[in-house]
Amino acid sequence: MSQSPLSLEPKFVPLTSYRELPLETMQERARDFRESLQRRRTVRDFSDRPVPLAVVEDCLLAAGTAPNGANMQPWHFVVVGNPEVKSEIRRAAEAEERDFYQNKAPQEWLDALAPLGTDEHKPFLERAPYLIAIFVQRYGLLPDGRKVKHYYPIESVGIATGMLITALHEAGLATLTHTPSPMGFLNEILGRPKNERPFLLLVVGYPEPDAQVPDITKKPLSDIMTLV
Ligand code: IYR
Repeated sequence: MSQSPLSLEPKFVPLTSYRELPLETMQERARDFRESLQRRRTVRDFSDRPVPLAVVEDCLLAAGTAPNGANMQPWHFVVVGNPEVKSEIRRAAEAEERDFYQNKAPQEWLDALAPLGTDEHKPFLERAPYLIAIFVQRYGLLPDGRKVKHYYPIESVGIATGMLITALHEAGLATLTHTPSPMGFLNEILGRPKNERPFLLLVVGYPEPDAQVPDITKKPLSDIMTLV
């Protein structure tokens, strides 16, 4: 019988970190936070201004607090600041994107992307100070090579990624969720093991002072919420 890598006995400690807020403060903070997130825009015109690595590290620790399946924390974040590695990623991503835009994408998809003005040119992959390649660990690997099952890994990494984008925004940085498809080249370039699958490439930095964004809007509450 193989031994479980995890302790099976539950252990509980008092919840000391929770802070209840007075109702007024709660309402004010919810509104302020909403207003802040309503200022978040996905950016494609990145400046090459450097960003402190410590800020990115804090945001990754924030992302790492995400709720996730059986607390397996099935994520890995590769922070790429090295210009040569960024160039390699740009070259590989643009090759996939060229194939996507010129051959693979059905007309319906191209029509859906038209308002965003995207194409196969991805200069931001070299210009932005950091790329964060986010990997889903489909299963865990123990040092002796045994596999550990992961639960809801995609949902878990999706939640962590949302928290990362939010943390970076709150720190005053801009992001772009970039999904070159397929992204297998990221495993090769970044030397990640085969239990990890690229989830997305997050571009991080300051926007150019003259950055432009698509003129698009978000759905109103009446479209996204039903109260029963
Ligand atoms: N991966 C391509 C295409 C693309 C797809 C979606 I869905 C977008 O919201 C935006 C772009 C690209 O990055 O250009």
